[in-house]
Amino acid sequence: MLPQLLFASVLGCALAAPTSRQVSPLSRKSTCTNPLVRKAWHTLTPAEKKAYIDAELCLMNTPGNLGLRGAKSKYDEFQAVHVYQSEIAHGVGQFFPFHRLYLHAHELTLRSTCNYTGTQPYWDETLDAGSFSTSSVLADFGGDGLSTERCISPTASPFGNIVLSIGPGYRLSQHCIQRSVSDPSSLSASPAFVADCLSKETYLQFWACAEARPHSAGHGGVGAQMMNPVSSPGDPLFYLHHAFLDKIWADWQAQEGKREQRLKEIGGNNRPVAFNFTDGPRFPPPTGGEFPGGGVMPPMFGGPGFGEPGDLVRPADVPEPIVMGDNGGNTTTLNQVMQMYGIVPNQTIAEIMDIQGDVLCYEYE
Ligand SMILES: [Cu+2]
Repeated sequence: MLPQLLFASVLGCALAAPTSRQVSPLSRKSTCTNPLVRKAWHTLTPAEKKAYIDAELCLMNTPGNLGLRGAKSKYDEFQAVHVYQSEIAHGVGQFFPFHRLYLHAHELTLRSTCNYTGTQPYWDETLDAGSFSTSSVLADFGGDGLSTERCISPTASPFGNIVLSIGPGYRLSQHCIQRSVSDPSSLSASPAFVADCLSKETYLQFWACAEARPHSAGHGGVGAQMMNPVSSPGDPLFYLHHAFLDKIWADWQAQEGKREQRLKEIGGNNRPVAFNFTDGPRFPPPTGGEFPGGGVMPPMFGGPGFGEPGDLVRPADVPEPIVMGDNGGNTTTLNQVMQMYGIVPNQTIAEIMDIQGDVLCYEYE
């Protein structure tokens, strides 16, 4: 039996001052005239795939300089930011905005630090739902983990020799990239489940559906490292998975006749109400929502890459994450500030609602 942890809400802590700004995404003319085009991995040419993997390897081999806990490389710094923010980035209304900005930071850094001229690809998991084990995307990233340690192949994976310094969870340890692929867990990325989420009328309904279903599919389907809610960005597939989720949110926002409303629509609790590591984060049932089971993610489990239950308990040297810009309220608003610890400037949710605004400038193909 794993421990049940309640994350207390954090009010009035002096560690970080809120820097709330009032910005409406629709009140200005966007400066985005030439958006980057993000493509599905399976549609990339061999040269495009190689360029992305080479750029990620470059990030993994470039020393970090931000002083983030445990981070040796630029790649580790991304993982460190996720570790710092994991408590207030999942099972909360900023789940989609936080990961959108985080993905943008990753794409930007690949381009600025590693001379990458491509864009952040996504994994079209609707094509592989229920059969991750035979996915060509998984194969290109080194396939399933091997034997009991679940390390990916050192010879058959471009990332097989990478030694991570952060994880599992909050622990700092030197380890390989670990996977434990589960075809049944990947089923909830099916076209039917994604279409169901896209049919939701409100953000609260959409978010609960998409975080619990297609989101869980990618994490549970790849398993091990990817199953860890704190340290999952140690697996480079994390970025392709979350780009897939960001695309789903962008598709939902862009629906005909809804766009104007949905570029302003955010909400939900801004701190997790309860986090139960036995059966996953529980979101409050969305208002008027019909999400089956109240939005419960599939059971989590221990083991290689996932670590021990204690690895999910935030240690004293990781500061308690503060919700900034909410003026002490409990609800996620457009003024909430997403904290990036220097990988990119912090932004309010308002500023990244539109993927073709002043901060972001991309589209999905
Ligand atoms: Cu995350």
